[in-house]
Amino acid sequence: MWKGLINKYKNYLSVKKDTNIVTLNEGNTPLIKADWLNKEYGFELYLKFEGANPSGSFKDRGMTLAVTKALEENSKAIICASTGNTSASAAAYGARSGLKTLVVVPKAKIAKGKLSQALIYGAQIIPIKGNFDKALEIVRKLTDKYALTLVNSLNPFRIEGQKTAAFEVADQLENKELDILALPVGNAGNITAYWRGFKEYYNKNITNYLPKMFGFQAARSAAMVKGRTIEDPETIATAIRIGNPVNRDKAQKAMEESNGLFDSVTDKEIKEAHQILASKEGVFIEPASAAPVAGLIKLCKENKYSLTNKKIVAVLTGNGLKDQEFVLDNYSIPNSLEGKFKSVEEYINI
Ligand code: AN7
Repeated sequence: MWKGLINKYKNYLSVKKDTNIVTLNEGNTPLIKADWLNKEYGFELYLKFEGANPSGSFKDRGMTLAVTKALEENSKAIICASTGNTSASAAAYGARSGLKTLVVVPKAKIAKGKLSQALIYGAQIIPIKGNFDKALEIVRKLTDKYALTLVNSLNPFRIEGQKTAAFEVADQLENKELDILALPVGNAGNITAYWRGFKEYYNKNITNYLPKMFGFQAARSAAMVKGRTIEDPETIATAIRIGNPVNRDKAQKAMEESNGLFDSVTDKEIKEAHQILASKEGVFIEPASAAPVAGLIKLCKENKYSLTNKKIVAVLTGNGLKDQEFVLDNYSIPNSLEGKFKSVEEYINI
């Protein structure tokens, strides 16, 4: 039986034998071959569907370890700033552990699904007028002053937990050599975590390859691409609406060491990839998670980087059900018919 990623990868994580593990049996998410995209673009792409985690995003990987450690260290409360998914995950693991959970979120720019999660898991929600970067600044000051455990990716256990995603990808690919790992970049924790995981497997001779790390950002929130803080980040992909990535140095190193790249994609490109993934591959993700696929398509179209026959994994970080407004605002549902056989028969016009 799958008992969560700490149990599975405990030899790679510093957890004591008698530690009480806070888990929702996260991890073990599907790796899905992207048949339609592969035919269209000539690469060999696999989709790591992190939306299948218990709270619907990859954040659960870091949260199981961060909350386990918070409990071990006798913390009384956890706190985070969030564009949505971290707050949902913190609230879930907070609920399970019995720790009080506080989440500071940008009121106007958080998907309703994520807010609903924080609400029903019972976190104290602190909405602010301002963006994620502002929220994180406030939360960091609070954790300096009060005995609260920060569970943003500045907490080292977050990255440690998230590195298990690289182990899983390598395990699922069995003996296939991965060329490229593509993922969306916001606060730049996940790219840092994947690189660490791949390096650990390589150094322990479990794998004999190191993939290039390709990080994709939304064009108007592309701090890593531009090499500077973005004061007023914008994008429809609210999860990665971040202008001042706290893990920028580690992420830059991951990109350089792996011989990878950072690139940006427009909201239009994100929207197109989001639709392709759902309508051609059957994989429904939130907009931010479409960024890496949008990026790969862009590289193919620009013809600047050959991806032909390359083995690629795109990390689809969050579930589509979290951001239903995005779909309902952009696509229309047909008007209702009379609830009669004849009306429906005429309408479908077989
Ligand atoms: C779906 O929840 O930062 O580069 O506060 O929710 O590791 O920050 C979310 C980030 C990508 C970016 N995809 O990952 C938060 C938050 C989704 C996300 C990212 C996020 P990082």
